[in-house]
Amino acid sequence: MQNDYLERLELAKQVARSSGTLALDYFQNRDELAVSNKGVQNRVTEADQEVERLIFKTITEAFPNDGFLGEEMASGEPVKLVEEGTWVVDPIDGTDCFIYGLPSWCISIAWMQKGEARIGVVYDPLRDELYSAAVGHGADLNGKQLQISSATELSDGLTGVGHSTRVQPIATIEPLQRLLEAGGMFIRSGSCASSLAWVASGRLLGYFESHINSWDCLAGIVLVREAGGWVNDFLALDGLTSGNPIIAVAPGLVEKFKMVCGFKV
Ligand code: LIP
Repeated sequence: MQNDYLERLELAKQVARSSGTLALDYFQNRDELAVSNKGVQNRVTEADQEVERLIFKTITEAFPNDGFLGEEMASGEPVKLVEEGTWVVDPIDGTDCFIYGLPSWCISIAWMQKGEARIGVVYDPLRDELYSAAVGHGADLNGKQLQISSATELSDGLTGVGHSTRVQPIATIEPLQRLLEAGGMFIRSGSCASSLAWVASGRLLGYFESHINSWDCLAGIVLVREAGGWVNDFLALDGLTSGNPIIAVAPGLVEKFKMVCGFKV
């Protein structure tokens, strides 16, 4: 692996763990957590902001010339997108689950170069599960290679789904109906990044969401692709800053999953 990849992958794993420890402390003291609203069903907490500040500080000290795009922009610095290398970070993906004490949240850290997501790290502090991947170098969970599902039928397991007020209900209801009619079953964890890590590790057959932001999914996209799965071209058009639909699925289910999702990808 090239040095710039290796150094960044190792740093991403280290800072995922250190920021995960900070997040876990906030999670265990949720009754003191300051929460504010960014919109309908769209919350942010001081934990999101402080965890992002820790990640931003650690990464920019090590790689000062890299760009940084974080969900909360908690650093106060303007967004800096650099072709040769930009970090895309969600300090706590699954913020609502975090707030309400549910176990579906994680740290998501991706690094992209020349328009492609090349490193992905997703850390679940509650389960102490560190997923990591780099393009061309495979994907692992706590050092053990990931094994994506070999399923060929949607009835062979569970499908992750995401929904937010960024889209109309029908955008999710229609694919859900097609999934159920095909014998599939859905689960909404509330965290895109966690769900993509579960696709990469074979726990889910696939995941779809009709609109998602880059910081929620880029790390998970690298995990799924490096584990042998298929993901749509999420970064097409202005995916990095405006988001896009996402479809991520085990290799034996690509066409069936595309039919269920119905998204133009
Ligand atoms: C969440 C995503 C989830 C989506 C939620 C929210 P956050 O990210 O992971 O897939 O459905 O609306 O965007 O806001 O918890 O970082």
